[in-house]
Amino acid sequence: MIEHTLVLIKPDGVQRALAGRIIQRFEDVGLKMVAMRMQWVDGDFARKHYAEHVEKPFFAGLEAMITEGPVIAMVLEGVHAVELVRKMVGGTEPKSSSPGTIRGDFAMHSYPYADAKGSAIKNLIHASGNVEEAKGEVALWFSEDEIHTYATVHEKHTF
Ligand code: 3AN
Repeated sequence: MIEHTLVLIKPDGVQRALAGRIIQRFEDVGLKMVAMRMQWVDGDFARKHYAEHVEKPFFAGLEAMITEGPVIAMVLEGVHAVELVRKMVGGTEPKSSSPGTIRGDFAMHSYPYADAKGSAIKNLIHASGNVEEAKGEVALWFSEDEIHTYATVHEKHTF
């Protein structure tokens, strides 16, 4: 039940200086950061990360968005971490993401707006969609020796 999940603060989140507030939410719930790096991805890497979307009509905009500046990539560890982080991130379209979620609280784009601009929807953050996807994404972004093992106060005092 203790899982690893990949989170990216995408270029829009980094450029809006929201990294600290986003990371704070994950730390507040008790998730443990076990890997982190700032990385400016190129088109080749974007196609690996978004392999399932390469054929989609919005892929050109998606590639432009994810390569326009550095991202902050991290691996979070916790109880049902994949599902928990997705819940905290909220739905893909910020306009309809629930208040209280990261996308619902900090972003406002809609699908029609993104389509009209010919861009990907700007929703600040990527999080692995399921446990299987998380395994593949963590391995794509981080080598095993970049993923750290240490004890937090939660492990010492909460469990
Ligand atoms: P999520 O990030 O919520 O898992 P995915 O994996 O379906 O969503 O889509 C990956 C990214 O592609 C989204 N975060 C968003 O930036 C962009 N995207 C997805 N669907 C669309 C769409 N219909 N129009 C524009 N951009 C989209």
